[in-house]
Amino acid sequence: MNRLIIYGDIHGCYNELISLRKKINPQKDDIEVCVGDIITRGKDSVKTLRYIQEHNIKSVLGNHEDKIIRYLQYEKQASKNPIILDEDEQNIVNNLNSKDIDFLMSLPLFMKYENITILHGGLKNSCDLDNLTKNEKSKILRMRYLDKNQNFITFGKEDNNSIFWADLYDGNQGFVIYGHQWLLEAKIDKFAIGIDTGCVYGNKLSAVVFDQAEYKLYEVESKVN
Ligand SMILES: [Mn+2]
Repeated sequence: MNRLIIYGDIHGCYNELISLRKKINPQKDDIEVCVGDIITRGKDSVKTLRYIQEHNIKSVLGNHEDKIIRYLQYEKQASKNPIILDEDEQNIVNNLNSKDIDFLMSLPLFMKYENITILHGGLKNSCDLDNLTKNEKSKILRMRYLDKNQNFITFGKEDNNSIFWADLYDGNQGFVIYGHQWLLEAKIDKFAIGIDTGCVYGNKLSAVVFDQAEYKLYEVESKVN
């Protein structure tokens, strides 16, 4: 039986991805998926992106890929580009070939494997993934905290009453594997697991591996210091 292997936010941490894959030892029939944010911040963004494509690893869209794509789309228009890239992002854009760009543009907002849903940020209980509004699409990439009425809270505006989305999630869109919010340890809830463990910030790179109904977490220490 094939396994479903899902990697947390890699952010250009190529060496750690190699170590993590060595530990998991993917077989020909296994399916490998990233939760997005493959690129930016780390030292080997483009190298990681090429490796993912060469090894037939899939990914959903992360907010960092989304920013690059939106930048590239504006570049095609004559008007001034409203997206401002930092030096790292500019360097990535300069090094992308047309195949990389096609790959980035092809990333879906979410993927489903039976009862498992993979997405970058999070969702509200009222979300129907097969029927998303434009606003909901944008939030799926960026969601962290909600207020008590389940309204989205902008990054940095959280307070003591804010609730992390996964703590409210009732499972109606499947068992969700997500990244985006980095934590020291994978966050395991009843209907969701967060696997961004902040590799690019010096913590570790995590993956969750489903084998039939069982799952197991794998991790490698970050080499970033
Ligand atoms: Mn993110």
